[in-house]
Amino acid sequence: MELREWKTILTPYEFAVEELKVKFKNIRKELKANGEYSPIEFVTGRVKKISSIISKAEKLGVSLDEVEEKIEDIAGIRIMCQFVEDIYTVVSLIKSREDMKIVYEKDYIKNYKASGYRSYHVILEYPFQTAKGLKTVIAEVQIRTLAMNFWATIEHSLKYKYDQGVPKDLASRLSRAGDAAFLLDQEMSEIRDIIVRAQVMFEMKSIAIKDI
Ligand code: 0O2
Repeated sequence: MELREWKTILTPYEFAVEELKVKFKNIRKELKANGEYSPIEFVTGRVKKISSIISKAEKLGVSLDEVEEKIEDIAGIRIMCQFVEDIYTVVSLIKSREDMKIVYEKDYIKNYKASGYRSYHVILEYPFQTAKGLKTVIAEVQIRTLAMNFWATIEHSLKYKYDQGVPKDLASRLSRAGDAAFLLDQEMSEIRDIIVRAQVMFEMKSIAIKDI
């Protein structure tokens, strides 16, 4: 496939990622403006690189005509939360929206991967307007805590370093580090109420100072 054809395919995904990022960031802005706690800490997004799409297609045995249908994370959104409980609140928020539809969900927190990977994945159908009319794209939303994100970012970079596979002893250390990160999440959950109250109070104070 030529670069021009890839551009035609991927441009709507770029727009969808931009729109979805704005929408999730706005949930945070709105809640904060109301002096409420936001389950969303920050949001990132990306369109999968052409080289990554091609290697995933090869791995899945999918032809290039089928990538849009079969590769569900061409559009990828990541939502970071402070606490594990917030992840499930974000999932409920997504379920209640009328501008996106959940196709299916994967709970890699309850069913964490052998690598130590933890996150909640939601596969969405996102309809949006383009110059050529309504287009629906599939997007993958990964929802995770800050600790899960720390772990996944580091582990992902190591996977690039060891293209033949992470050595066994390092893989088991990483898996243990994943357990330790989850223990941190559980400890933080124990004191969540106190932290949330303190943060809301701090937010209210800074709004009041700005108004003076
Ligand atoms: P990227 O964009 O480089 O992150 P598979 O990938 O075969 O395990 P599947 O069905 O494609 O399975 O999707 P899955 O496992 O639900 O989610 C795929 C994405 O989740 C990955 O994208 C990663 O972003 C993330 N992920 C899944 N497992 C791990 C893991 O063990 N470690 C880390 N760091 N991330 C993981 P890609 O395709 O790797 O691409």
